[in-house]
Amino acid sequence: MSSNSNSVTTVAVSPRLGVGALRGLPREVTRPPFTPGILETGIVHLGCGAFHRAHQALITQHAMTATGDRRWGIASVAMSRPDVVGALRAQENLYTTVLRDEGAVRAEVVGAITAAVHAPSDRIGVVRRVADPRVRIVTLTVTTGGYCLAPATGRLDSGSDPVRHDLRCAAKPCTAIGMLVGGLAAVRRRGGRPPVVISCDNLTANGRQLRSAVLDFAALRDDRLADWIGRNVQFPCSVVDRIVASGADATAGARLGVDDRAQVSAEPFMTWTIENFDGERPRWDLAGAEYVTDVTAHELAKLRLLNGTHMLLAYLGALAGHPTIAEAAADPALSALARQFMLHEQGPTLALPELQLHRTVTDLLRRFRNPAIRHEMTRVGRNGSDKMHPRVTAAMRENLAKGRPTPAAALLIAAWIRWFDLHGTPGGAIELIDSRAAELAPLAAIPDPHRRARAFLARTDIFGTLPHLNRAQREVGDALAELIHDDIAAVIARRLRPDLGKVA
Ligand code: CS2
Repeated sequence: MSSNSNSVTTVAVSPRLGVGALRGLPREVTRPPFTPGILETGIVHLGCGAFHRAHQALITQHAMTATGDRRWGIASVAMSRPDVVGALRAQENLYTTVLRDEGAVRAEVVGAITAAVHAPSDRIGVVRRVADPRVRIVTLTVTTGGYCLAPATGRLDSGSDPVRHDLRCAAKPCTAIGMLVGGLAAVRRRGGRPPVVISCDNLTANGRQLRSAVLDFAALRDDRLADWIGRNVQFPCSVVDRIVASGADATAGARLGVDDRAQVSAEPFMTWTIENFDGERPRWDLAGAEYVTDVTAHELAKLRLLNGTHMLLAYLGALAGHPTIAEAAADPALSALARQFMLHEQGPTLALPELQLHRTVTDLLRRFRNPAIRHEMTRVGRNGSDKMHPRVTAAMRENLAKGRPTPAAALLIAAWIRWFDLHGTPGGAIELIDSRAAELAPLAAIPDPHRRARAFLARTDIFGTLPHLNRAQREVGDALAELIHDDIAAVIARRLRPDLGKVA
């Protein structure tokens, strides 16, 4: 394509994003409303992933914009990978969030991060930051595994290697729990006021689970420390929602004319529901967050409708050859199954009025279909063994107990089991990332699909205790046998209710 004299010539190397590059950005890009570098650090965040950057960090920037209160800069800690830390540091901690919907793109440079920290390179520093008297809030996105809980008991998995390491080597912890307890112990020694600790992970009762893990860990170090934390530290539950793309958005990068290696791309929709707590915090409520006395109803609806259906679309969608959630959700058979799953399996276990349930389901199907968000199956499907119970089998359990059919949940589980077979097959797009992959491999190798389904479902640490287990095992086994031998569209069609089968 030839360029005319008015067009901007594409330069081979764009300048790196940083304070100096802000002036040159296109006019429509929102800049941070403060000079980066003048913020105080009032928040430590553990888990500097794409979700944190597109959600909490952005909301915090908006809260500071609304009030002019500059005390809420974030020291954001990457728990394992160094790449995002390197990228942020090279950009004076600036990055762009690109919000994308079908027709619209909105870009904003975020300057709320005051320090990017790589935990494995600076374990002592992370503990020190948690204990810093100016830090009033610690937030977390470390995924379920980061809570170090044994699924069967919901208590700290004190026998696991990382926990044992942190108990031996308290000054240089490698787990989020060890870092929190180390920081809180230092606050106690100093006689200070501890920060409020807010979980932003997709877990049931995330604040209470976090509190349990922290108290169990602290008690293994010193009973008086555990007692002090129990009496003084607040762990409000919170429910987060925003669909964030798996990788950078190359088109948006090119349009901005800067090289931004920490960019995130997400949908415009966003919510953050936080249990009330005492203490200072940024005015997140002026930036889209809401405070409630109890997050439970909201949390169950989010986990079961959005996250559970994400799993259904990821496992079945990948088997059907769709690389992203948007493509799976645009497939009429999968979309109809997703709708049926939400309305007739997950929905009846929630305290949502019928009309609101229908409205939520319609909105979710639209959000899933957002073609501007590249949400890859591997990303959504990873760590299925951690996610299965809160998102899928907790509701399935209630349905089985009440004698309600669960064809979509059974098919979802079978599709997950099928991932273990197809993982690594030549040309296959299926990448299996699961903390229990090694221990599940022998089960996945059982040739008979019904025996295989029985072996998987016997794992109560993954699926919880299901009533009418034989029936569930038979249904999952049937679905697995069909997935092995049949065309996936036919397998889905057999499970669609006639009244929903035609819904696109
Ligand atoms: C997804 C979530 O990867 C996953 O497990 O289901 O990250 C989901 O996109 C967010 O919870 C949406 O709020």
